[in-house]
Amino acid sequence: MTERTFVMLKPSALERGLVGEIVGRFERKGLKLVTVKTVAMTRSQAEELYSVHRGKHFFDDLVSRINGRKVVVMVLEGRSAVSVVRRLIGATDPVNAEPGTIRGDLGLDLTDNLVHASDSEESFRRECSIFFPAYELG
Ligand code: FUP
Repeated sequence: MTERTFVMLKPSALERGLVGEIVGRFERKGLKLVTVKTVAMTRSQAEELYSVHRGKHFFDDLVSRINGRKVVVMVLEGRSAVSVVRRLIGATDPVNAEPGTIRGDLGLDLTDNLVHASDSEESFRRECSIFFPAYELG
């Protein structure tokens, strides 16, 4: 089934010049870029993006490490896009992410694990609406 998913490239992906490498992997897999932009993350956007983790021991660190920094946000479309992108990015902790995945190949830090992607249709709708007004989604 054709689906959409939301992806955010974390600040280190921009700072390390890995945007093309990561987006290229999504495109080569066959996913289509619906929309993409760079934004300077606000605290309220970061807190909303990670709202399911509020109260956990790593929440403050997670928010403060992206607050005020540039990220790339995008919407990708394709067959089973939510699960396909999750498999391409790999396990949350890059130590455990399989070689061949984005986190497995390109990073080592847990909190700064290069990329965020929606884990369900419901989180896609919520996360997408934080950064994109409906008119930008075609
Ligand atoms: P994922 O969906 O793979 O990004 O993973 P989670 O939703 O479980 O985690 C969200 C973010 O919290 C990730 F960027 C990793 C970070 N995190 C920590 O920093 N410490 C932890 O103990 C667990 C997750």
